[in-house]
Amino acid sequence: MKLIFAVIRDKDANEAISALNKAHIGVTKLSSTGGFLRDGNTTLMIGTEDDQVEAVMDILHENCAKRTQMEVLGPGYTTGGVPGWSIGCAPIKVEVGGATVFVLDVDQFRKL
Ligand code: 2BA
Repeated sequence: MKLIFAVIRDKDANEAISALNKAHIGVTKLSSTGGFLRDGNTTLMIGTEDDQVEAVMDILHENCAKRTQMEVLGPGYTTGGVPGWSIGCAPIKVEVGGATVFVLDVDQFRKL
């Protein structure tokens, strides 16, 4: 048996958890904070059989992998340090998502 810790973006958590539930894979959601950015993120704790690890990886990849997305930024957003020049509501490409995944061997798994 393996224990998987996956640090993901808060915004990706619901989709990832729903997909894991659909595949009957148990998951616990932990609220966490990145040590570098000090921003909130989500850590998923997933206990699973060895032969399910790749299925978990596929689900995490589908729902959390880094991807480019078009986002409309609010009118208050100005581009780096150019006073008076705002890109307003123009859609721009931003990179979102990403998962940092640890897979650990489990010595024992018991429900008491
Ligand atoms: P990532 O490497 O994708 O890491 C995203 C989050 O995953 C991290 O948030 C942290 O919560 C977790 N994480 C990553 N590596 C880990 C590890 N070895 N052990 C435990 N947890 C780990 P943050 O710490 O806030 O980092 C956010 C992003 O800042 C990182 O994205 C990376 O691109 C950058 N970064 C992190 N540490 C850095 C450093 N010392 N110097 C430069 N950039 C750094």
